[in-house]
Amino acid sequence: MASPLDLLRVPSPVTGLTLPLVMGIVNVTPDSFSDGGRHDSVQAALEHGLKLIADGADILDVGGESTRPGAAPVTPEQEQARVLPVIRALRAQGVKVPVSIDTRNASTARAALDAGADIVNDVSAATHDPRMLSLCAERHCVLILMHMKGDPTNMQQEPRYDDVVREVRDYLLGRVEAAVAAGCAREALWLDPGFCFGKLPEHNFALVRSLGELCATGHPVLLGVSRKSSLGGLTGRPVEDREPESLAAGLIGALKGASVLRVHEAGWMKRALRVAQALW
Ligand code: PMM
Repeated sequence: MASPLDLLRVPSPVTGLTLPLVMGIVNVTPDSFSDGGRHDSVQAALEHGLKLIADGADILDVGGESTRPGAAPVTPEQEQARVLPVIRALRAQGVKVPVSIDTRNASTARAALDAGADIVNDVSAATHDPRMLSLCAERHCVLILMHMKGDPTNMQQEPRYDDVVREVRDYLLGRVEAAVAAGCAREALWLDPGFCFGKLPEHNFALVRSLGELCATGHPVLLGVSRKSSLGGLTGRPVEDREPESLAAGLIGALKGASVLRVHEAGWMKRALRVAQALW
């Protein structure tokens, strides 16, 4: 299996530029904001993951806990009961692409890595569970550190920043140092500004506009804008009808230097990237 780190360095055969990887979302939850309940059986989640790969996804991100604003937390046991059979089924089907586990719980991350996952995607930047950093250090896996103000139960209650770009970057660099101190390899740490996690639309847009400042840290940057409310607010479209908005925002993120785009419609994003890169 190709390592996620190696994949990041593959230049486009078309332009010679490094293509952003497309991470396809497999939410095994009854309540995620855009696709909750659609893939919450093992079979449905497996079929969805296989479709994302057929559409060109470079990575699959499997999650069992909704992080939409106000979402109720699930126990690690409930979360594992949702995600582990899906990761095992993907590997049993011969899926070779890297699989990431979207979790804040070290016990879920450990079990998912044992089941065949390669990457840990932690929306709390490994602050929720004190065991997360040592686990990722021990397992030598890629760890995605995402910025969030507060937690999903309170993050949209009047978020305030003096300089959102600087504050998010400095926070993530602080988390990098904590991870390195715990034994993680610096190059295995990917950063994510956390679009719509404790931010108003103006904060989200400033972070994408200035994504280059996060990329300048030298860490791969992941951006997750797909179907998010700040995009819907621009066009008045409901969550089930935000693909053009998601593609436009994803392309801007790519042109600003994102290394990974986390999306619901992998095939559409791949096609849009192919065109943008040929024409840029
Ligand atoms: N967004 C969601 C969930 N997990 N992980 C990262 N790293 N970045 C994100 O932006 C992100 C995430 C919420 O979206 P979903 O409910 O559609 O999965």
